[in-house]
Amino acid sequence: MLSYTFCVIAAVATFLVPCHAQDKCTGILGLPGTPRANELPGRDRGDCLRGEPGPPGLPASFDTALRKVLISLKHRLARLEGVLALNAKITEVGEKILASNGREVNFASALKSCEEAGGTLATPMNEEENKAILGIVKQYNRYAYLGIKESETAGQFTYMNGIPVNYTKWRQYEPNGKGTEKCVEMYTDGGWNDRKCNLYRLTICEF
Ligand code: MAN
Ligand code: CA
Repeated sequence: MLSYTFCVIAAVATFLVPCHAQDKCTGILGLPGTPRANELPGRDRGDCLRGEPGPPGLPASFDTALRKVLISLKHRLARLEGVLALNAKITEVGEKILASNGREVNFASALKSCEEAGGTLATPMNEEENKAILGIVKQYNRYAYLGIKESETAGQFTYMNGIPVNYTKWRQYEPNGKGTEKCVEMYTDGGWNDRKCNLYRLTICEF
């Protein structure tokens, strides 16, 4: 009990000294106050054991100040989205936001720039999304690479996470590359063609 008490006091007092008596040493109390605090375990500290969870905080719905901040953030975001959409910088479709940097690059570079921006290559999962991407293809009048690749099995196309596509918009006679055209481009009519990955195609990302 004494060494436990010492450990807790030492931990709280210094926040630096590691505790070695793991059997009797426990991390400091978890942080109180956030709405999900009762799901958060107490914080580890050094080589101490995990502390007890902190006391639960107020639900966010009870916290007037937090609610005001959320409302104002939502309003601010809605206005920013409005400005960007008005200027045709973004297209919103369902939960997705689509945007292009106007650049034509190979598949790997297009994917990289989308990922560096926190998104991925535009990947139509249904007719509505395909039309939204088509809107950008038409805006730039350039073919675009999609976030779809051919797997090791010729003729099987997958999303970037390897899951097989469950919506397609192949043009007539496509895909015809039989393993030699491992990327997919969207034409200006919205149809898809399997195509080599080293061409210069419009970068369209989704976020
Ligand atoms: C034609 C079609 C396409 C194919 C390209 C390759 O347009 O056969 O399917 O991808 O040629 O250049
Ligand atoms: Ca093809």
